[in-house]
Parts: sequence; C-alpha cells; structure tokens
Amino acid sequence: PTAKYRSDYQSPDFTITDISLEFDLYDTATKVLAVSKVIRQKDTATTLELDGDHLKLVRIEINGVAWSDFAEGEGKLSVYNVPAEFELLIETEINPEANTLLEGLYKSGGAFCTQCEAEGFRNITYYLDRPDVLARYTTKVIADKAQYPYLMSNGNRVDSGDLDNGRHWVQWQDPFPKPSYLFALVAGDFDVLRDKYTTKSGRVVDLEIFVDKGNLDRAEYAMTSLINSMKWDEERFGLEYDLDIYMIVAVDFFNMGAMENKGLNIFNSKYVLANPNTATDTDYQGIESVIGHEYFHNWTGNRVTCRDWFQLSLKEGLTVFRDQEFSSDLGSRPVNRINNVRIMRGPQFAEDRGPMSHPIRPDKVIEMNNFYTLTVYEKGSEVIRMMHTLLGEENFQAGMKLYFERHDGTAATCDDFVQAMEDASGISLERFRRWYSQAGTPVVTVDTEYLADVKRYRVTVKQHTAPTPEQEEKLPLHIPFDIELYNRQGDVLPLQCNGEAMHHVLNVTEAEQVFEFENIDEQPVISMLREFSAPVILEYDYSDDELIFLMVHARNEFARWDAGQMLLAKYIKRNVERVRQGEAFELPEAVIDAFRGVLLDEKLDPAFIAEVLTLPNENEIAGWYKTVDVDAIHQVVGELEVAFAKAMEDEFTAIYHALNQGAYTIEHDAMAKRALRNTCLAYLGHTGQGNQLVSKQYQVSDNMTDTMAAMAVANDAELPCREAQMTDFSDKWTHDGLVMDKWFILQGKNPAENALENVRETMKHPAFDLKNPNRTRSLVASFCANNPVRFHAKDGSGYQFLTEILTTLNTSNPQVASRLIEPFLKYRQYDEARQSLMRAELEKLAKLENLAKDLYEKVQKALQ
Ligand code: BAL
Ligand code: ZN
Repeated sequence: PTAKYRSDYQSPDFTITDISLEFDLYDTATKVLAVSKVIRQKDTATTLELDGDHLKLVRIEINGVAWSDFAEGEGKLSVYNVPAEFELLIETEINPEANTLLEGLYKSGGAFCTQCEAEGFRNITYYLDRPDVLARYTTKVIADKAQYPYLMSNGNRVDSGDLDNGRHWVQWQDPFPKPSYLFALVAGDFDVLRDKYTTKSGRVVDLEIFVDKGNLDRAEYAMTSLINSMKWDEERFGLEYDLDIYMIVAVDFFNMGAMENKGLNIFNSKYVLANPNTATDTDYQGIESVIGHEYFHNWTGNRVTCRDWFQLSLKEGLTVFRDQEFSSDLGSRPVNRINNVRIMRGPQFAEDRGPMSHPIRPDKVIEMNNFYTLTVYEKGSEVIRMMHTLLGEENFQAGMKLYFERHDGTAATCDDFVQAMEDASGISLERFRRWYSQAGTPVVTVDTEYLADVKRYRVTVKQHTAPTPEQEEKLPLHIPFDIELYNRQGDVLPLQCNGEAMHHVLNVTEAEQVFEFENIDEQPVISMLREFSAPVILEYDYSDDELIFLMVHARNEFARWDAGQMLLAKYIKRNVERVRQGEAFELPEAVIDAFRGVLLDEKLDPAFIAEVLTLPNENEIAGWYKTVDVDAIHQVVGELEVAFAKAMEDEFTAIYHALNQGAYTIEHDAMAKRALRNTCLAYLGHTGQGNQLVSKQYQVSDNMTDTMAAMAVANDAELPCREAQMTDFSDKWTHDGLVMDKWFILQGKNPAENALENVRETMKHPAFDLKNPNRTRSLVASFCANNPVRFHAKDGSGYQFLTEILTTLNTSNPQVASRLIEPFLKYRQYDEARQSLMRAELEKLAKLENLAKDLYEKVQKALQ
C-alpha cells in the first residue's frame, strides 16, 4: 500500500457536473447504470482516470457509442482519448450481499443501504471518487415492491411507477451539487415516524424516520432531537434547512455512528432507537448529539464540503463543536464540558502519544478510514473552540457568515475557514494556524511567585510539545490560557497590568512568557486553563489546600471539577507508588472531606456532583505514566473507591434513598438525580449493604438507566447478585441485539480473573455476531480496550485473543479491525515482558497474507 501526501494535492483533470444513476437491486447481482456529464478541466488531459473497487464492468459508452479504448487497473479504470466534454455511460454489476466491508452498497438485515464516506462510492461504480468533484445527482431505484416498499435516495422524490414483474421504481433528484461521499440509497420495508418542521422563512419540511418494523415506539426521541436541532441551528447560527424532506434511516449493520448524506441520513440504530425500557439516559444523550451532529453537517460538510480528505477536520471539528454547543445549550454546559474534556484527556491524549499521532489536518494517509479519529474530531473541535474563545461569539458568528458567503456550494480547506475567521474579526490567527499542522499534546508548565513588597503576582508560562513520529521539530503555539485569581475569601481579583485591565484569557504565544499582575494585596490562589481553554496538559505544583479551596470557591463549575480531578490525580499517583513499594493505601481526611463537601452541597446540580465523584478511569490514569503498571493502577482505583465508600457511606445512603424518584422522565432534572443516585449506588456497592441495594434496584427498576446502573455495580464490585441478574437480562433481551450490547459490554469489562474465558464463551451467545460492528465493539473492544488488567494478563492470553479476532476481521471488515487494534499500538508504554508479547502479535499480523491497508498502516507505524 502507498501513502498519499497532503502536499501532493492537484485539482482534478476532469470534473463531473451531472450524474444520472439507475440501480436495479438484487441481493447478489445489482446492476448499476451511471451516466455522467464529464468536462475536461486541464487542456492537456486526454485520459480519464476513475476510481473503482470490487466492481464487475459490463460496458462503457461515450456519447452513446460503445467505447473500447480503456483499461482496468488495480482500483481504477483508465478511459483513453476522451473528448473535452462528453456523456459517459458505465454499467457495472455489484454483489451487495457479499459486501461485509459495509462500504458502498450492502445489505443490513433485510434492507439495502449505502455508506460512501470516505471512499465507498467507488464500490458502486467507477467514478471521480474525490470530494472536490461536485455533481447534481438523479437516482432511479428499482426493486421488488413487496420486499422493498420504500426506495430512497438523496434530494426530492420526483417520480415513481410500477413494473409488471412485481417490481417498482422511484426516482430522486438532488438539486444541490455534491461529492460522491454524500450519495445514499436505501431500499427496504420499515415503520415510519413522520412529522413536519416549518423553517424560519416558512419552508415546510417533511421529517421521516425509518426504523425496523415494530420499533416505532423507539423513534420519538430521535424526532424530538431532530426538531430541536433544526430550531437551534436557526437560532444560534442563523442556518435553515434547504430541502422539502429530511429522512433518517436506522440500520443495524453500520461501521460508524451515522452518516450525513444529503437529505437521507443513514444511522447506526444505536443512535436512533430508544425508549425508557431499552435505553439509558446516556443513550438518550448520545441520540440527541448524533442527530444534531448529522443535521448540522447539512451546512458544515454538505453545503461547504472538503477539498480533499486531509481537510476532514474542516467539517468534522466544526460540526463536533456545533453539536457540543447544541447539547450544552439544551442541557448542562458544565457536565457536557466535563465529558468532552474526559475524552480529550483520556483517549485523545493517548492517540497523540501513540504511533498514529497526527495533526488535526494530517499530512500523510494510507487508509483514509484510519483518520476518522479523536484527533480530527474532538481535538479539531477544541481548535474551533479556541478560535471561539479568542474571537468571542459575535466575531465567531461573523466569521461563519463570511465563510458561507465565500464557500457555499464549494469544496474548501481548513485555511479557508481560518481566513474567514481572521478577516471577519480582524484578529490575527497567524500563529494559531500551527494547531492545524502540529501533532501532539503541548505541556504547559506554570510557575507563580507572589512579590509581596510590590504587591504583584508573577505567572511564568512555558510551553513544550514533545516530538511525535514523523514530526521532530515543534514550534510554540498560540494558546488561549484562561485564568482567574482569588483572594482568601474566595473573591475574584481584577487582573491589571501596567494600570490597565486585562482579559482573563491570556495569549500565550511564546515558548516562555511572564505575566505580572498588579495591585494584588495578598498571595492569591490561581485557577488556570479554565473551561479547558486549550487542549494541553497543565503542570503546576498545587498544594492540597489550594485545590480544596478551588473545589469550594472557584466561580465556575468546570474549574471546581477540575480542581477535584487534580487532587485525585495527586493521590492516585502517590498511592500507585506506595503499592509498588509494598506500602498500604493512604488518603488524608481533608481530601475525603473536600469531596464530601461537594456531595452535600445542595446548591449544586446533582449531575455535576456525580461528575465530581467520578474517578478518572484506568486508561486515563495509564496516560500519566511513561511505563504503565496496570495492576497497581487497578488496585489503587479499587482502594480509592472503597475508601470513599467507607468514609461517606452514611451520606451516600441518605442521598441514594432521598433521590428515589417516581415515574421515569427524560427531563434534565430527572436524569441528573438518577446520575447522582446511581453514583451513590456505585460506591455503596463496595459496602456491606451493596448486594442488597443493588439486587433491590434491579428488581424494582422500571427503566434501563437504573437497571444498567445496578448491573454495572454488580459487575464492577463482583457482587453475588451478578450472575442471576446477567442470566435474567439475557433471557429477557436475547432477541434484541441493541439492548444485548449493554450486556456484552459488561461481559467485556468483567473484572473476574476468568474474564477472557467468559468472553470466549459469550461469543457463542445467540445474540452475538462478529459481522455486526456494534456487537463486536461491545464485547471485544470493551474487553481489549476497557478491561486493562485482564487484557494485559501476563501470560499474553488477551493479546492472542485480539490477534485471532483481528485476523478474522482483516478480511471481513478491516475498518472495524482497525479500531480494535488500538490497544496494541500502545505497547511501548508497558513493561518489557508485555511489550515483547504485544510486539510478537503485531509481527504476526504484519505477516498476514492480504493484510488490509487499514491494519497495514497501523501495524507498520507501531513496529517502526
Ligand atoms: N461523516 C462521517 C460521520 C460523521 O462524522 O458524521
Ligand atoms: Zn461528522
């Protein structure tokens, strides 16, 4: 496999302005007729090179005449001696049933569906499968009427009819030119939830959500979320929907979360289907954010798309930022921010440390599917958020407006976006642009000094980014560094410099900078990186007293949570050392009291309290070490849970009982109370009353949130009631794979010593199917990525298991395999014995015949 480089970008030799597609759908032999209007873009070009994979070519015509001057090569079709402007007809045959890659046209259950991003359209027909070729699509879908009553594609339905052999057809037309990755087709038999939305300017839009028969009662929240998204985008961004119909189809077999195809979103059913009996509060929140995300893509992604795939973060970082803002405006801003930051500090920072480390705009790609990463998405969103912080909402919205004025209907670059922000605001983003090209997580080290004689407070800020693979040299970045100073009474001190008021967001742009604040009467307490104002690691030697002070006095909830996290980090690190030295676990009373104070603070949102009391997970902790001791970390987290549980048992018990609610609702308040109540239960699981409380909650629960909370505690704390609950749940839900995923996750995360044996046994469960990405991720990924102490068993059994799975998926679905391999990529962070065991597995994989590009790219980088 060969790499593509961002620097090699060339505009296309030819473009396609219009394409008319006809699909005659059959399970194993679907006929695809593509008629394209092709126009030469570069004078010298006479050969049209089209992309194509897994296709059987039937015929080619140019301007209605059979054409034989062509050659099929590896992944491409070269058509020679073509005129400057012509009509190209290509007929191909494809086999949707055999398509286990789930890219291109495939079968999910009984339905036909497509996934074309990034490069799936080339599995449908030979085409200029690149995002900077934008064409108007007309699509005719033909299929058996009884089996596939619904035939859908992008845009508006313009015509339909019956054929005399029991088949029928529907024709769709999309007025908006689009790249091939936004093409979609669905054919199937569904239940449909319908509604309408009238846009601000009066367009009446039909909203249709298609779900498997019998699932209509699980589609309502998706519809509510869609309507909320449409309204929110009008209010906050002034953006309206632009077609008369918006369709969402939920399918069970889907590699990603969802896909923003123009007018016809295709969703992993996980992000559509929910009712209180089948979905947890977290599932509901996921649905709201993914429905929002795909809807927001209509402007940031579809109306303005990416010039090339290196620019993926142009649409993804921006759209994640928009969906995060949507969730924050509708729900709790601090809780949303905390959860976004947990993802950054855990898995995104881990990605930055690993062999696949890349800038949010990568420079080199072998398999594009490998770059739908937390870096491109989540860090990409943080980069947009930093611009929002630097510019403010008003300037940022002016920048968005200018961006659409300049680029609507075209394929743009990340530079175009930054330029629009810069031009609209008049604020220089020159140094800021480095965030797009530099990989890795900067470390910001701060020193402070109180100069009592001159009543000044000096803050010295240094930044350093360690070299990453393929990028040795690092330059200073423009870091918005949000701070606040407090006096001992907890009042915020005004920031003054040279007699002038200073903004609380400092512009850190150099490797080292000193800020001095005047008129500070006493040694203050500093709160830094407020709201996680930049995706960096902060290093500062806080005392326990200062952190406890900030947990109580910081003005914003995020800063209070963050102080708690820093306090926990200190004692987790200290105790990991103690465990390694054979010493006993130790936690000062004052630390416990600080957390007790938050727990008992009735003015706080219960959902926020739950976040404060949630410990960093073992993977995030692992990221703090050069060499990870999985066993010591696991032991310390367990002891910390027990220490909190014992010390605050009375408070947890009282709050647990006080928060017992009546009927289940999905309101924020009710969710918040359940979150805190179930956090209390998680701690109580480690006390003498744990088994009884958890059993009772499982028995009386009338909703999946409380049921799963009970089961998760039984699983984590290895309570006696676990087995009966697991059996009962499986008996009840075996028929429903989506619900069983929750059970598979618990099996994967089972802390018992024989966890792997159980996982292997669980793979025989009738609801398990290695071909279904959701099932595989639930069981296999939860074991390999989220059960570190069992996956990293010293005998290497966990590693062998992962290799077996990867070997199978390498042929059936390499995209899923490539996600599962992640734990192996971190092998250098473990002790020598584990390193060599993992390395041996990677070497085995490297020798696989037909190693897919997806795995090849990662294995090769890991072994370098
Ligand atoms: N574009 C791929 C799925 C998503 O990010 O919405
Ligand atoms: Zn997206």
